[in-house]
Amino acid sequence: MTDPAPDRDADSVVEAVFDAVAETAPEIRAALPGRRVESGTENASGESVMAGDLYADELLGDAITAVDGVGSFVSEERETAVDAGGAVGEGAYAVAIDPLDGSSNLRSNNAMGTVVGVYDAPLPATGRDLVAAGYVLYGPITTMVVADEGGVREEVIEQDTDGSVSRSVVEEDLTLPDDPLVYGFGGRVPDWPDAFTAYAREIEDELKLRYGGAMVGDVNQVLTYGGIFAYPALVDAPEGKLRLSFEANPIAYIVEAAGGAATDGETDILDVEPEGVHDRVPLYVGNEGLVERLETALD
Ligand code: AHM
Ligand code: MG
Repeated sequence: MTDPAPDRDADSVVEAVFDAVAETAPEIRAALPGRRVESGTENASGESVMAGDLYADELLGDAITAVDGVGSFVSEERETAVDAGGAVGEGAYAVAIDPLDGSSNLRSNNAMGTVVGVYDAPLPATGRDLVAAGYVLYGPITTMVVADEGGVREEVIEQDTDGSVSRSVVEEDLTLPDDPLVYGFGGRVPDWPDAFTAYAREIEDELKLRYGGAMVGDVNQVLTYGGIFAYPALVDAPEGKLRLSFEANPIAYIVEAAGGAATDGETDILDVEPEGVHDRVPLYVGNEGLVERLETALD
């Protein structure tokens, strides 16, 4: 941990945070083969934690709290925030991460990722306090999508034989395609409220199903092909499954910056007021027209 420079501007802190995330990505990836088992512990949301979750959390925690200008670090896998030194909102930033989103995919060797939000306010805060957000996708290629004031870009992360890590931009000004192609909805159909089931029946006649069980992978398909991803409110779990601070807010920020929309069913995700840092929220995110229809269907 280092003392923050109070006059450090958002851009340079954001850049340093995503450098730190990119630097750790190859190390996380390389460590996964031996960490496909449960760790035997539960996280703050009461979910079983995989060995890979713990490893990614520790590595990212060390790298992010060492960034000059990060005042606080919060993770889906940690009960409380880590004080990294410096007053958040007064020159220092709070970083929230889901270290390994979709880690239940470790067993079946399917895609997963890391989600990152950089907030200019102490957490919990609304998504309006985000100054940048991004995610790493551990697919056949390790990519990182970053959104900030300047827009959304996709980068490829590569490690050279000497161990050095590079970030290369492969797409600038990423925007959602106008003609949506894919959808992916989480949860079991019998657990969906009737109004959402009716909406899903319409959507499945129009779009192709692409659901992989990792929000990052599924949202990346929506960003690439256009469409809608949801982890909806469930009859017995009206808040759904995903966490506002670590998952929904960063994803909403990215998709909105790419010209799309994100809602909890009524309210723009970025306006949802959190009570605690581990709060859950229903998430419906994708092309504006599809999200608007969803809001009407749930009304
Ligand atoms: P995680 O962060 O503990 O991996 O949980 C979040 C994941 C999301 O990536 C994904 O959309 C959802 O859980 C899938 O849940 P399910 O396995 O119930 O379909
Ligand atoms: Mg997650």
